[in-house]
Amino acid sequence: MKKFKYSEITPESIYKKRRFFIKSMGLGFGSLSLSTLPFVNNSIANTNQNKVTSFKDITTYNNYYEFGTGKSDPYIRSQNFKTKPWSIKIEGEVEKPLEISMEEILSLFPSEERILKLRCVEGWSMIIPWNGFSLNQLLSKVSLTSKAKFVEFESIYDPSQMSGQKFPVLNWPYKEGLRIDEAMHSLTTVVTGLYNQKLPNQNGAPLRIFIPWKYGFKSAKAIVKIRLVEKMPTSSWMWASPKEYGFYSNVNPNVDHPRWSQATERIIGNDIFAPRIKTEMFNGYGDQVANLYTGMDLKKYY
Ligand SMILES: Nc1nc2c(c(=O)[nH]1)N[C@H]1C(S)=C(S)[C@@H](COP(=O)(O)O)O[C@H]1N2
Ligand SMILES: [Mo]
Repeated sequence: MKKFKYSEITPESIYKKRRFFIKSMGLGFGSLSLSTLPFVNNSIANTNQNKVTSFKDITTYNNYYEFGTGKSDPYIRSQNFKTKPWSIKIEGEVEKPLEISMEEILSLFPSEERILKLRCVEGWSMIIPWNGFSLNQLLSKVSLTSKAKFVEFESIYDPSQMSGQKFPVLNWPYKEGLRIDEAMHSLTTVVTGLYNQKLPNQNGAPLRIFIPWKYGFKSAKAIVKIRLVEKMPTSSWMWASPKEYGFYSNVNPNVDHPRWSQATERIIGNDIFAPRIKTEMFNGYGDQVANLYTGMDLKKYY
């Protein structure tokens, strides 16, 4: 299969429409060819990775340290996690601070299917049929002040329900952040479900963020607060190990983690003999996001 960019083969108008079309197709997943799908990293269609990751793999192989550090801990330990009632506060550098319930969010912002690739900093990846909407839709409700330069996401803190929070593995609550232009990019997704079902607890129910061109840890789960701030926030991972985890954390095969290479990745769900695939700059979403970083030294701002 020839490698191409969607932006090269489709007129701009069709391209824009296609980006959000998948829901109406009503397809079953598991065997879809990615070559026809928007959002998805095209290079993957050229490799042995031509399938959306199975529901089972997406929901049983997780990172969610609030429930433990093992890959199956979140699936095993999160099933009784209470996601109702739930509301999210949006505060800080905004004209109209907001507390909004999950019900309101679901009725105000219809979710669509967005098939996006997750690349974990540990060197594995999945292709996940998320349901969600762009974060910029939610942020349009609060009127940002001119000082709103960054966004900070805060996950829930509740050690009575999350046994992992009884240990100082990270400085709870889990915090992540984006620069405001990254947060406003339409690929930055508020996730409310996957496989057209409500979001499983282990994947961050009832609501998490997903940023496909950044390493998975940027995509915080079970968010209770979104704070607009003037200064670059310190994320939990920066705080834990600043040399290993920078603020930007864009997927970049040319900038290795201090303890391992980031040049290739393992596709979850493939058999153990399947070769690793090459990791792509910005996880394959460079067409859409590279312009956010024009002139920036991405080795320095890792
Ligand atoms: N609150 C919280 N969010 C989190 C994490 C976490 O430990 N706690 N792990 C991150 C990491 S390292 C990854 S790779 C993704 C995994 O998302 P998934 O389990 O839905 O695939 O969630 C991210 N979000
Ligand atoms: Mo990760």
